[in-house]
Amino acid sequence: MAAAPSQTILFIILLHIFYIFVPSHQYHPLDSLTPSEFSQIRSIVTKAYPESSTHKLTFQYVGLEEPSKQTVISWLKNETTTNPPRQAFVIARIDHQTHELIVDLSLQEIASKRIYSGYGYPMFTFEDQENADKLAFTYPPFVASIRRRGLKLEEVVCESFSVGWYGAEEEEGKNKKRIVKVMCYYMNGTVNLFMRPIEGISMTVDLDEMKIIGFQDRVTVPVPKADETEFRESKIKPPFRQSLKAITVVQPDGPSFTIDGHMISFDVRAGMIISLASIYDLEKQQSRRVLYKGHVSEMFVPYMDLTEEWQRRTFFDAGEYGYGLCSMTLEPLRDCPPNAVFMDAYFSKQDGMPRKIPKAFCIFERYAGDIMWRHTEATIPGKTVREVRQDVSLVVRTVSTFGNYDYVNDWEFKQSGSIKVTVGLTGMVQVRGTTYTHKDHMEEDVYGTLVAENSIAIHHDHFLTYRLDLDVDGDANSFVRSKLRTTRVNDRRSSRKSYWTVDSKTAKTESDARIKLGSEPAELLFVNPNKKTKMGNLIGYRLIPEGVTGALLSSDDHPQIRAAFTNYNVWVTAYNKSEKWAGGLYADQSHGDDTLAVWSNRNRSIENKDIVLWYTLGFHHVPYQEDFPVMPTLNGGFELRPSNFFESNPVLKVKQPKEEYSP
Ligand SMILES: *[C@@H]1O[C@H](CO)[C@@H](O)[C@H](O)[C@H]1NC(C)=O
Ligand SMILES: *[C@@H]1O[C@H](CO)[C@@H](O)[C@H](O)[C@H]1NC(C)=O
Ligand SMILES: *[C@@H]1O[C@H](CO)[C@@H](O)[C@H](O)[C@H]1NC(C)=O
Ligand SMILES: *[C@@H]1O[C@H](CO)[C@@H](O)[C@H](O)[C@H]1NC(C)=O
Ligand SMILES: [Cu+2]
Repeated sequence: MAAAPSQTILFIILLHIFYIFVPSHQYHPLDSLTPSEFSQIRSIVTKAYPESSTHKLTFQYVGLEEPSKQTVISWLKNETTTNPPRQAFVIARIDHQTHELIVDLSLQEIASKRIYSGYGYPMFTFEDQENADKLAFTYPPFVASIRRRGLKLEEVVCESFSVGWYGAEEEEGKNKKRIVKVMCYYMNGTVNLFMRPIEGISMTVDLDEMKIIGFQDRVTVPVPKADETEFRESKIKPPFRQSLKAITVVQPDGPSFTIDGHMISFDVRAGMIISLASIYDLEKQQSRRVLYKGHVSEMFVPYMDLTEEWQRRTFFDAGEYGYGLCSMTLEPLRDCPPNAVFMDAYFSKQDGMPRKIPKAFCIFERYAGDIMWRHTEATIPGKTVREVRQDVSLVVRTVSTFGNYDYVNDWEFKQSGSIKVTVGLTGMVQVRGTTYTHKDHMEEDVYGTLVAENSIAIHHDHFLTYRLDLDVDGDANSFVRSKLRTTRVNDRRSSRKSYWTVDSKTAKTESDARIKLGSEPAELLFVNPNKKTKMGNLIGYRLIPEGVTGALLSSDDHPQIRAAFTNYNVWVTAYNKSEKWAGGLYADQSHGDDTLAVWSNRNRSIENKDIVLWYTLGFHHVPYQEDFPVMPTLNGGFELRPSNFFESNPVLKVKQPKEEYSP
């Protein structure tokens, strides 16, 4: 996409998305796989591994096997050269084993294959979860438990929960199985099933056999009432708040960006991927690369409830459930403003066939009434000078819904060169059913907040780890950490006793670049040590965290061993194409032996190299009653901002939109 209607909009975001009409020789090397490519992959793989009653084949992950960075960059420099081979990475389960396949679409063959025998399992498919959830309904002990509680089976809905890993003792006998726990909810008069858990019943399902292998009905707890859980406007009881007067965004001449086919890429695990974000430099008359690739790498959501059915709720949502798999269709005018453009996304079903997520992305120009820069010069006698520029930016949005929670993901590109990433948390908090109906009756630790009668919303965290492969004006970069230090003034001639100075240090190896933020002020820069501004400063971009949250679990707790990538807010690693998933390629039941923390321990040299920034933003979520029955959006994020990247303010020469539009 070229967001360059005029020279004033600086961002050229080469975002890549599937584009059905692109003939195969014209694809961009970073384009998502197309539906026809998914079908080809399926036929190549099923030919090599024919299914039969004894050979079960499931596609757990199918995504682009991207060409090397050198290949893509030389292709970008000369698009007339032939395209690099088009390849896909496939993770399949075949006869209870995890197979990794590279499928070459140009040669129509399997280019490489390997059986993975380490710890952990691939992502769940929708079918894994749907089929597991269905098993309960024909399982007599479950049916009996539901009847005994006086509940109607047809109003019950079940969900699959990953089980994590809780220590070596569990591996005794090496009886490893790909399992989930299934737990259920009751509707009967509401669609807000997450507010109506049926506590005490859990089933263990073997996903490869698709069989219930364990069942427990431990305690009976009242199912919280349906009253007041409704969130549909059509069903909520009055009185309502008075509606606001009509409000909208108008671009009378249409949007200022154009979409020429390649936009954002989509991956079933990462969700939205931003590639090759570059900025047009008016002074240099060229576009300069900032971000080779950026996306969510993993999300860790541990709950703090020690109740038997809750202890294991320590989710790795991207690696287990798929940030892309959980991408939802956006609602025009509500999820995105009226000036938004929508795009679809595709992923492979368990049988290898493509499935579409209509309107998975929206792209729009945002003007929220904010000021990009301004000044009133009121000091000149007898004269007032006032200049103001509106802050208009470009936003790409997706929403991922993991069962109860909805995450609104925005990548915002500002004309100033800033890239702002925001995640908004909304949807339902997870509640545990309880006998309590008032806080005054509670004696023990209930692990959360009583948000309604019989409903405790459980304490938990959300940690989102982003992989940010910055290439600031070229791929050889360094990471510079500057501390601001209070310096004592001992010179008696000075009227001051203290001031602060900037103490900059370039990280030599990975161990120099692990940072827990929040304890002291710091400037965190990615610089290109080979390029300077005319003033002699290194060309750079800096990370501006917006609120910082660190891990609170102890480092010997198994969930934290698996999520050791949240031990620091910032890590910088040497670029390695296969180090993408901070929690490991196989996050389900992982043992923490393939995390960002392990890679960083190699202590590679990171100075003047192709390096990758990892940033973890987090929320410690203590629920409040306002989070019931649906939570108002809570935002967090960070900004990547040019820092000695331009010679001067890059938006000085931004003109006001053509005509000021005033209704
Ligand atoms: C681009 O590649 C083509 C084919 O390899 C070659 O003929 C052409 O000279 C190249 N152009 C440039 C500018 O390098
Ligand atoms: C189910 O809904 C019906 C109708 O609202 C109500 O009478 C009944 O008590 C509900 N049952 C349970 C178990 O909540
Ligand atoms: C790249 O990363 C993978 C996974 O961590 C590792 O096995 C491999 O050795 C790394 N390659 C290099 C060149 O460091
Ligand atoms: C990483 O390497 C540097 C340079 O070789 C060394 O000084 C440092 O102690 C190493 N750190 C760790 C944790 O091994
Ligand atoms: Cu939360």
